[in-house]
Amino acid sequence: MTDDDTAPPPPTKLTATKTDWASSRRGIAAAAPERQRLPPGQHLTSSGLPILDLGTQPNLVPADWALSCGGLVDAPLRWSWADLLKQPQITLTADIHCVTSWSSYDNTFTGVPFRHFLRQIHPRAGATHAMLRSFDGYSTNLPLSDLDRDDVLICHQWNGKPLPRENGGPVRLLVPHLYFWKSAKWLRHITVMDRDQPGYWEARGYHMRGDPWRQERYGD
Ligand SMILES: Nc1nc2c(c(=O)[nH]1)N[C@H]1C(S)=C(S)[C@@H](COP(=O)(O)O)O[C@H]1N2
Ligand SMILES: [Mo]
Repeated sequence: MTDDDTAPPPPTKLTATKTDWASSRRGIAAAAPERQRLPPGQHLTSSGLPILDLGTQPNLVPADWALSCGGLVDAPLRWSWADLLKQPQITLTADIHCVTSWSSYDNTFTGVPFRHFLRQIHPRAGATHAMLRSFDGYSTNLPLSDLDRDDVLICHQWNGKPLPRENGGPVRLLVPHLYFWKSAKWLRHITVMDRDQPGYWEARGYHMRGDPWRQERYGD
């Protein structure tokens, strides 16, 4: 088995419902006239981070976890848990916005800035996008420009504690400026590409980029 051939599991009730929402474009609201803290069409949840997944939650102890990277890079790498902890770490607080319409304020995350990771792998000329793949068969695509930001983390702590298994522990991505489906849990492999390609939700009617302020919920 190679690092990028994990097929997603069959549909569940939740994934089938969310696929239907994309077809009916559920939850598109009128754009707010000026920027507020809550993006248009969102409501504040009081329950921390509601758990969303494909119906399976990989059970990985840190010793089983590793992140590999390939594709259009000059320096493919593989980080074990110990390697990850040796990298520079930052802690930040962010608001989270899920396309199913909940938002959650003031979540604190600790991890390695993605910018640092990008500097290690040396993307080649012409590299524009990345595909993130997870231990549950999930995938999601992002432009490199959305990853090359100070607030994007390869993250292993939430609110000062080890990231719980159900939230993607031991290690997930955090991309707080886009809808939360871009923040791949149980992160496993990153492929750098010279074009955009849809991941799991993007192939099921969701937007290729997912900016909550522009309500980029669904594809065309
Ligand atoms: N590996 C993986 N990552 C994933 C998902 C998933 O099903 N598998 N779901 C995404 C979606 S739709 C959301 S809203 C968030 C949910 O993260 P949480 O369960 O920590 O709230 O994870 C995202 N990352
Ligand atoms: Mo989501």
